[in-house]
Amino acid sequence: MQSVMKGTVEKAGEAISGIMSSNKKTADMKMNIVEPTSSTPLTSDFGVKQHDTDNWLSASTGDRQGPALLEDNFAREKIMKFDHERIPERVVHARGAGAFGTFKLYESAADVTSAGVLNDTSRTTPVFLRFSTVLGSRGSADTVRDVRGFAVKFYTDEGNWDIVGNDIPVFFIQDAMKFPDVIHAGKPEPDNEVPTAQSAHNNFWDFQYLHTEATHMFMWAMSDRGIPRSYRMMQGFGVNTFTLVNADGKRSFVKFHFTPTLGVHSFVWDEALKLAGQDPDFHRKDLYTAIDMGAFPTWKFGIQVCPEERQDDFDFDILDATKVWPEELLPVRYIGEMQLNKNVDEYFTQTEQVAFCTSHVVPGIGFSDDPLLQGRNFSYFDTQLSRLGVNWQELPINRPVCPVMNNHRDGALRHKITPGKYNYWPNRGSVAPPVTKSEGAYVDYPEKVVAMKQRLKTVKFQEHFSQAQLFYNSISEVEKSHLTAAISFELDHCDDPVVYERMVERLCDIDLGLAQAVAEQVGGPMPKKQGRPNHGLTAKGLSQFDFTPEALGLEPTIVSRMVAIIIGDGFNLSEYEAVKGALTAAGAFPFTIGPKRQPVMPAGGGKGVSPDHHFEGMRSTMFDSIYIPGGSHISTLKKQGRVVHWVREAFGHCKAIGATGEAVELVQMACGIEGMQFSTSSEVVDSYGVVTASGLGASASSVEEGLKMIKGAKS
Ligand code: HDD
Repeated sequence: MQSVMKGTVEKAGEAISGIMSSNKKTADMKMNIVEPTSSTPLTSDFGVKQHDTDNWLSASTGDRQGPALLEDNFAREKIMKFDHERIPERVVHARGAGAFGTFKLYESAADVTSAGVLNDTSRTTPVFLRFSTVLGSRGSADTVRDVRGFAVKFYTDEGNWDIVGNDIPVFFIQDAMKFPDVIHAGKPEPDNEVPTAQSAHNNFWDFQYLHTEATHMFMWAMSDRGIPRSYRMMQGFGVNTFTLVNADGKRSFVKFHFTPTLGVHSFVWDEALKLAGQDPDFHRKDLYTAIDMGAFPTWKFGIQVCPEERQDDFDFDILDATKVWPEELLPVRYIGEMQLNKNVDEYFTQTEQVAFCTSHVVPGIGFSDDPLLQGRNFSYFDTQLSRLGVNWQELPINRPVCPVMNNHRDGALRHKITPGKYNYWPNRGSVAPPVTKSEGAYVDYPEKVVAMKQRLKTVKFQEHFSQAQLFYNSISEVEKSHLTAAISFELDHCDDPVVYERMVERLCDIDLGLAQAVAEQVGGPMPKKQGRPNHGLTAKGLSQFDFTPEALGLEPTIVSRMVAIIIGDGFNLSEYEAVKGALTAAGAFPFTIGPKRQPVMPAGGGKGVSPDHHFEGMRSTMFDSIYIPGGSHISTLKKQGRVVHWVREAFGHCKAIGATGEAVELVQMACGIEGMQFSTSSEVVDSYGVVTASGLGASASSVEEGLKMIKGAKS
C-alpha cells in the first residue's frame, strides 16, 4: 500500500506542511507536543532516567525469585498510571474519529451576520471535526446502523464556535428533557446490556411508537443515511435553529449545512453488517487513510436563513428540531468550504479530549428558543465536567487560539498561571476589564419575552407526521426498498409482538404499502387501510440522489475509492499495469490481492508482483470496486471458491467490477445473471456496473473508456 501510493503521500506531505504552517490551532498545539526519538531517554514521571522498566524490584537470590518490594517507586508509578488511564466515555457518541482542517469562506454573509468567521473572506479558520456513532460504546463497530455525529469546532479569532451536528437534519425529540428517555431506550436494555450499538431491539421501537414526534427521524435513520459509506461522504447538519445578527442588529434564524463534494453515498446493509465484524474500524481507517494519502475530504458549507419577519409563515414551527426547512421555502446558500487535511497526532489527547458545546458561539451568532437547543446548551458543558474535569477548556485541543483572560481560578488540574493581585472584577487596578460591543464583546440580542411559565408544546409542535410523509414521498424507489428492508430487519429483532404490531400500525400513518410490506416480513395482522391520509407532497434535498456529485454540479469521481486488483500466477502484466496506472492517475487507491503475499508471477515470467494482501486476509466488502486482468491465472482462480465469492459478493453489493481478457469468463461465471451483457471483443461493455473487454490487450484509450464507465456506475 505504501509503495503504491508513495508519490501521492509525498505530495500530500508537502501540501500538509504548507497548510499546517499557517494553521493557528496546529501551531498552538505544538507547545504540548513532545515527540519521543531513539535519543530521548526513558524517565519516570518525575524526570529520573530509568534503566529497567520490565522487572519489579524484588528480594531475590540468583536462582530463586523472591518477594516484590513495595519500595519500587518506578513500578508503583507505572502500575498506578495504568490503573487510571481511562476516563468516562461519552454518555452518547462514545465512538468517534477526528481530524484537523480549515474553513474558508468564499462569499461574505455580512448581510446577515457580524461574525468574522462568516463575513471575512480573507480568513482561513482552523477547525477540528469529530465524527461518531451515537449508541455504541467506545469499542463498538463503525458500520452499524445509527445516526452519525458531525461535530465541528471552529477556532475563530473571536473564540471557539462549535456546531455539534449530525448527518441527519432532524432529531427524535423536540424537548431536551426527553433526551435521557430516548437514549435509554436506544442503548442496550438495562437487564442484560444487549444489544450493542443497535437500534434493533424492543425498547428502541417501543419508544418510537410511543413518541410520535420521533416518526420523522426514524424514517431518516432507517434510510441509507443510517449506514454511510464513509464519514467523508455524509452531509452534516447543525439540526437546531440558531440565530444570526448583523452589524445593524437585525436578527435572522439559521440552519447550518455541510455537503460533501464527494457526494453522499451509503453501504448496502449486507455490506455494513459484514464489515461490523470484518473491520470494526472501517470508517476510522477510511478517514485516516484518505487524509494520509492527500485525498482531503471537503464539504461545502451552507446557511439556510429565515428572516425574523417570516418565522410564522410555515405550517411547521421553525424552532422544532423534528422538522426540516424545505429548500423550496428557504434555499440553502452555500458560502464556504471546509477541508480536513491533517490527521490527529494522538487519539486520546485530541479526539477523546475534544469537548464540544452548543453554547459555544461567537459574536454575530446566537441561539433561538428551540427547546432542544436550550437544554443542549446546559448538557454539553455539564457532561464535560464528569468526563474531563472543571478545567477542560484548558486542554490543548479545547483552548481557543485567541487570548483568554478572566477571573476563573483554580480547580483540579489548573494549568494556566495568572500572575497578579486581582481575581475579581471590578478591581482597583482596572485589570482585565469587560469591553464593549464595538471592541468585540458578545452582547446578547435584546429579545422581548412576554409569557406564562408553563410546561407545554405549542400547536405546531404537536403535528408529527407531515414531514415523515414528505420524506418518504421524496426518496427514490431504491431508497424506499432499502428503508422497507431496514425497518423489517429491525422489527425482526423485536420479539415482543406489541412492539412490532404497533410499529406496523404507525407506518400506516405514512404509507399503507410500506406498512404492508413490513407486516409481511415481521408478522402480525396485515393492515388494510391508510391511517392519516398522505398529502402526496415532495421536497428536494431529502433523497440522497440530490447529493451525488452530478446533482451538485461536480464531476463524478473515483478519487480515494479503494479498488482491489485480483491476480494469480500467470496474470497479464501489461493489462494489470495499464489499469493500475490509470486508476492511480485518476486518484483511486488500487490494492493488489493475490493468493499469498509472496511474489505472484505474470504470464511469460519476469519479476513477480508482491500483493498488498492475500485472498483470505481481506474481503470484497472492504473495497469499492474490483478489477481482474486476463491471463492464464483465470483457469485456477475460477476453481477457487474464495475468489469466486469475492466477485459474486461485490456484484451483490452493486459495486463496479472490471475484467479484461480471460477474466471476463470468471466474472461471467461468478455474477452472470440472465440478460447481462459481456464483451466478446475488445469493445468495452458496461452491463449492471460490470465493465468488460475480453480482447483488450490494454490500450490506453480502452482503459480510459472503462474507467469512465466505472465512474458512472459507481456514482
Ligand atoms: Fe448531543 C454528544 C449531536 C441532542 C447531550 N451530541 C453529542 C455529539 C454529537 C451530538 C455530534 C458528540 C460530540 C463529540 O464528538 O464530542 N446531540 C447532537 C444533536 C442533537 C443532540 C445533533 C440534536 C439536535 N444531545 C442532545 C440533547 C442532549 C444531548 C437534547 C441533552 C439534553 N450530546 C449530549 C451530551 C454529549 C452529546 C450528553 C455526550 C458527550 C458530549 O456531549 O460531549 O452532553
